[in-house]
Amino acid sequence: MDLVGLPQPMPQDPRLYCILDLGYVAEADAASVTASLLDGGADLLQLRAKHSDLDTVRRVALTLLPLCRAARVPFILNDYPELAAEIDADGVHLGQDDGALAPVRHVMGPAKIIGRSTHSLEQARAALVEGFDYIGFGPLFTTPTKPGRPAIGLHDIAAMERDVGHQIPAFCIGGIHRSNLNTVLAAGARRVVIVSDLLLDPKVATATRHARALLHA
Ligand code: 3NM
Repeated sequence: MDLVGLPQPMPQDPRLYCILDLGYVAEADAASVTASLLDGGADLLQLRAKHSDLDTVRRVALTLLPLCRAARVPFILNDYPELAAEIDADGVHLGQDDGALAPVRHVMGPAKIIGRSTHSLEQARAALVEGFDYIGFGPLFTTPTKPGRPAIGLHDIAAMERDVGHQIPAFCIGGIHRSNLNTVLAAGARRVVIVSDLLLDPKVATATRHARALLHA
């Protein structure tokens, strides 16, 4: 059976979560850069557009969704649960200030992937209890992609993996580069989100492939 075009569930063992962030990529390049992230081996793909109007988010999302479907990679929208449901995105990502899970689950339906940003061990445990499908955990390091957030460092990663990451996928995030990835892995991380290090590389697919190889080494 041809599964291309069908909604995608969370992969079995996702390691690399990539974000197409319109803060780094012009709308005109969104499709080609996304194709490179997928070609390089992204396990999940999020569209993040913190400074775009809703029409732009919808337009870009509708461009990226078929690329992700063809690659059988879940397409996750940052914020905008109603829009995510409208376009049949595979999931939505919520920050700490984006409210409770239950109403978003209601809007999205039971099969969709709903993730939460967490910034402490306590928040990570709470997201698991609430029923989120995955978490982000960070920022490990300060990062220009999310300015103004203090780094949480590496010391809680092992406890977070023990308490949360063995039950739902937990992606460390924030200032992770290929150059510090081995340090992050040595601290106990198994899954990561990498944004600017991949998007700012002139060869996005090659950079993504390199990150993926480090994660699977
Ligand atoms: N969320 P980069 S850190 C989108 O800690 C985002 O919740 C974070 O980008 C969090 O890989 C972050 O360029 C930015 O540092 C990640």
